[in-house]
Amino acid sequence: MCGIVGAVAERHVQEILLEGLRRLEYRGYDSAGMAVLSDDARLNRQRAVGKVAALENKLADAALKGTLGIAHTRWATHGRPSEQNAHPHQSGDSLAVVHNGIIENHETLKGELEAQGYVFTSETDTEVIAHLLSREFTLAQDLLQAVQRSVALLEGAYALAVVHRADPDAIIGARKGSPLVVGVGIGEAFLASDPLALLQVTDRFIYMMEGDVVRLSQGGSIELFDAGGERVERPTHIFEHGDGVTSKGGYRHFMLKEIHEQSQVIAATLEGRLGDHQVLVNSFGTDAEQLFRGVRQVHIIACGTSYHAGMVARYWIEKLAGVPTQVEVASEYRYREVVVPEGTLFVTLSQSGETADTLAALRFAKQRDYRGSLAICNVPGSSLVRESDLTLMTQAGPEIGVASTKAFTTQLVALMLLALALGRVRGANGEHAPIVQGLRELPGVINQVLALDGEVERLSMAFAEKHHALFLGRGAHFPIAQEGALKLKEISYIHAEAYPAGELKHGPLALVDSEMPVIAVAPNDELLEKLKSNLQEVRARGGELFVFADESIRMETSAHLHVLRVPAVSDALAPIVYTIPLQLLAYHVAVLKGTDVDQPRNLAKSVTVE
Ligand code: HGA
Repeated sequence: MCGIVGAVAERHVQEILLEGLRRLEYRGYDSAGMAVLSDDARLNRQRAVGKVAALENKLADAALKGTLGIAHTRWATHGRPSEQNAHPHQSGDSLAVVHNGIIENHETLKGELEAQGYVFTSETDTEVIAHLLSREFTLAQDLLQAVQRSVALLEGAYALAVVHRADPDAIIGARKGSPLVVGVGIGEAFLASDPLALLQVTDRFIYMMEGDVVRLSQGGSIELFDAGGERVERPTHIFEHGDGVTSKGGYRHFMLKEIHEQSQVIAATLEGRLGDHQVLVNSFGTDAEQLFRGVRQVHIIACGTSYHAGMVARYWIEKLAGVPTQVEVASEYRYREVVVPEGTLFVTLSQSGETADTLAALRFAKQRDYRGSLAICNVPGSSLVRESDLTLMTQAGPEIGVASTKAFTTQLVALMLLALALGRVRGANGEHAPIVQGLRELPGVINQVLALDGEVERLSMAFAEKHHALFLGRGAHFPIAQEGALKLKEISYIHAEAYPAGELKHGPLALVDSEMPVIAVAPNDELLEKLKSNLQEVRARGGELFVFADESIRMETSAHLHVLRVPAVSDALAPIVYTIPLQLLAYHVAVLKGTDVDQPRNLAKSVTVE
C-alpha cells in the first residue's frame, strides 16, 4: 500500500524522508521516489523500482539537497510498477505531487488536459493531478488555491502532497478517503500517511479530516482549511510511544486488546477503497477491473477462521454480485479433482499469507485453468501475496493472540468490498450505495458493541462449568455461529458445535438439556421468525438459551432465556457486528477457566506446516 512522507525543515530533508519511507515499508509497495526543492528553487527527483534500498542507492550517487521535499512508496493500482509510473509525478519541471488512492474520473480529466496540450508520460491516474494542478496554478497563481480548485474536480480517493518551484517555502497536503496526518515539529512541519513514518522527528500530530487541505511552510507554520475552504484549527495529539503494536497496552491479554482494536483496524481497511457511493475496484490492483469483468464463478479457499470468513462471503457475493461461489477448506481442496468452470476467480484468505495448506492450494490452482487469483491477506510481502495476481491487504496490524479476532473482521470487510466490486463491474451500482454508507459507519457501530463487554462478561459465568455448547445461526450468520463455536473451543477448551438453526430438529436437538447452553445469533433479518421457532424448540426441551438479538426485537430476558441486545445494523453488515459479542464471550469464559488465552494449548499462530 502506498505511503506518503513530506517535510519542511531547517535541515536537509533527504534523510528524514528516507527514514519515513523505511518505516512505511511494512505496508508493502513496489517502487519508491522522492522530490526535493533545492535552495535555488530547482525541483530534483529520484525514483526507483523495488525496495527503498534501491532508491537509497541512487541517492548515494546523487543526493537530493534541500530543506523541503516529498516522498512516496507506491503500490500500483493504475499502470504497472515501473520507474516511469513511480511517484512523485511532475508537470513540467516546476511541480511535483505524490498521491495515495485512486482517481476514478482520470480518463475524462486526461482527455481534457491532453486537448489543452498537456503531455502524459506515465500510465498512472495520479499524473492527471499533476497537470490539473499546473493548469490551476497558471490561473490562480497561488499553490493553495490551485490545490483547492483541483481537488474539487477529483472523483475517488486521495491523500496528496504537492510542491512547486514558484512557492518554494511550502508543501500543500490534501485528503479525502485516504489518511494524512500533519507532524508538528519545532520550527519544522511534516506530513505523512501514517504517524509511524514521523516518530523519528515528532510525537505531536494533527489528524486531517475528510476534505481538509493544509499548507505547511518554513518556520513550522501549519495552516489548515476545511472542505469549504474555511480556515480551521484541529487538535494536536501526542502519540503514545509506549502503546506499541507488540505491547498489551494496558489490556490483560493481547486477545482482548485486539478485540478492542477492531473499529480502528476496520476503518484502516476501508481507507482509500471507497468512493462517494461505491467501492473503488482498482483497490484490488491494476488489473482488477479487467479481470473481474470476466468472472463467472468464485472459488474461495481458506483454513480455520478464514474459512468462516469465506463462508460469509458466499452469501454476500451471490446476493450482491449474482456470481456463484464455492468455499472449501484448503486441506481438502488441494487433494481432490477440482472442476474449474470457465471464468472462475480463485480467492485465498489467510492472516499470515504463509498458511501451508492455503499456499499449496494456490500453487495447485495455478496449474488449473482459473481466470486469476486474488489473495486477501494481512502480511504484505508474504508468499500468498507474492504469488497471487491480485491482492487486497487487510490492515489489522500484527495479531499476537493465537485465536484470530481483528484479522477475521477485517477479512470480512475486505470480502464485502470484493462482493461490491464484482457487483459493480457487473452493472450494479446505485443500489449498493446504502451498504457503502453502512461501511463508513461500521467503526462507530463496532464501538457501541464493544461497550457491551461488561454484560457479556456477566453472561460468561454460566459457561465456566459447562463441557459443551451449541451455537445457532441462519443465513450468513451460520458461519458466524461457527466462528463463535471455534473461538470458544480454541481458548476455553469447551466442546462447541455450530448448526444452521433449521437443522436443529434433524439431530442435535437430542443433545439439548439444562447442561447444554445454546447460543443463538438473532439479527433482525428476513429469517428472524424462522429462528424464533427454532429457539422455541430449544426452550421446550428445557435448554438454557443465550440470544444475541437486534435491539428492536421484542424478546425479554426470563427464566432460561438470556437476551443480549445488539445495536441495530443493516442486514448486509450484521455478520461483522455479531462476531464481536461472540469473541468477547469466548474470551471471558476462557479467563474464568484460567486457560492461556493468548497461547492456547496445542495451537500455533501461523500454520506453516501441512
Ligand atoms: N493510483 C496511484 C496510487 C496507488 C495507491 O494509492 N496504492 O495504495 C498509482 O497507481 O500510482
